Amino acid sequence: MKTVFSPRHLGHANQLELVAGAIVPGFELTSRAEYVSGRIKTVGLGPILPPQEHDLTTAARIHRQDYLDFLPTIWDRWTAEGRTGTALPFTWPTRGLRGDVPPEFIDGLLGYYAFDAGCGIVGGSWDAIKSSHDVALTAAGLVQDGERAAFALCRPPGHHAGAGFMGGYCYINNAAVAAQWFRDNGAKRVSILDVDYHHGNGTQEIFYSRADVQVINLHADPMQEYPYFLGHADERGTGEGEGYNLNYPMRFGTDWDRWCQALEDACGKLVAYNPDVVVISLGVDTFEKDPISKFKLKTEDFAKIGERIARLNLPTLFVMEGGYAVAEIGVNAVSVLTGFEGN
Ligand code: SS9
Ligand code: ZN
Repeated sequence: MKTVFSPRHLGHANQLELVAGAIVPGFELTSRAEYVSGRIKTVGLGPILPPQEHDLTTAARIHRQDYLDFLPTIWDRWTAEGRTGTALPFTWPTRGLRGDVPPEFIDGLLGYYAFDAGCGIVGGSWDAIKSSHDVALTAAGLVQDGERAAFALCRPPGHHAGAGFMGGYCYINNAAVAAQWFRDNGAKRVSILDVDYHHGNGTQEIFYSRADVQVINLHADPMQEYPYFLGHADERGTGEGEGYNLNYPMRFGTDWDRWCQALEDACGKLVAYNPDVVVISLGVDTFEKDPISKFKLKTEDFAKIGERIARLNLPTLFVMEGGYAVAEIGVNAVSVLTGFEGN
């Protein structure tokens, strides 16, 4: 399997986040992607290719233009105020406040365009965000050109980013952009299967009223876990999209036996939809030793995920999302891919 990867992710570094009442070094570390690329070389998964530059035309079909225009300006607006460190919001337009008017000042804009304090911006962030987007589209092109599967080693991840907002370490929704690109290049139906521990709220929001992209999420119950405000089982899509969004929330402590039942059910729904291509939002933060998660999957389980996805017998794009047990992320993520290939 070919991987697409860019060293430009390294610019998105040392960003701080708000965790348990303290501003701390982020969990979404540069070393995550380095461990994954290292493991790809160790096991000889296949060539690692650089991305081709893509403009934001496809991204603009799923993201708001004003949001895409804002993202590259954040760091300059922040430093123009004499600030250093990490650009982060501290106030949000919740119920009772107006969420329809973007303010002028950077602190207001950050709150307007973010839904949490886990999406810090530093000097190299935009270039990394853009390269991650390019990685997803380049890997999608490989699948379009006939590869059975390809791996977009994206960093930063994307599945929490919605049409007009960032959050949860995510800025541009790489998997959603890839799905849109497949639609615009001949695919009639695309399925997105999100196996990250956290609900892919951004992906759900983007496609919620559409029947041409099926979105299936397996994740921690939002009653217990981030992102808290989306991901319940009764969210099934709206209008034309009704029935094309499927959520499988699971409780803290979920292990492989329980998790793979949800995967099995999800695969049945996916096959019934009969997509032309499947995009996997590949998070491995379901791992038992993940520092911010509470599921119990073991390293050997990740190969079984890949084996099950392979049995869908569809062109498949894997897009890297979460996974924060840094030392094990390479083994776990690449196990999905080698499991897919039957090794
Ligand atoms: C951890 C706070 C959670 C967001 C997590 C985003 C995961 C993206 N105590 N912060 S896959
Ligand atoms: Zn996650």
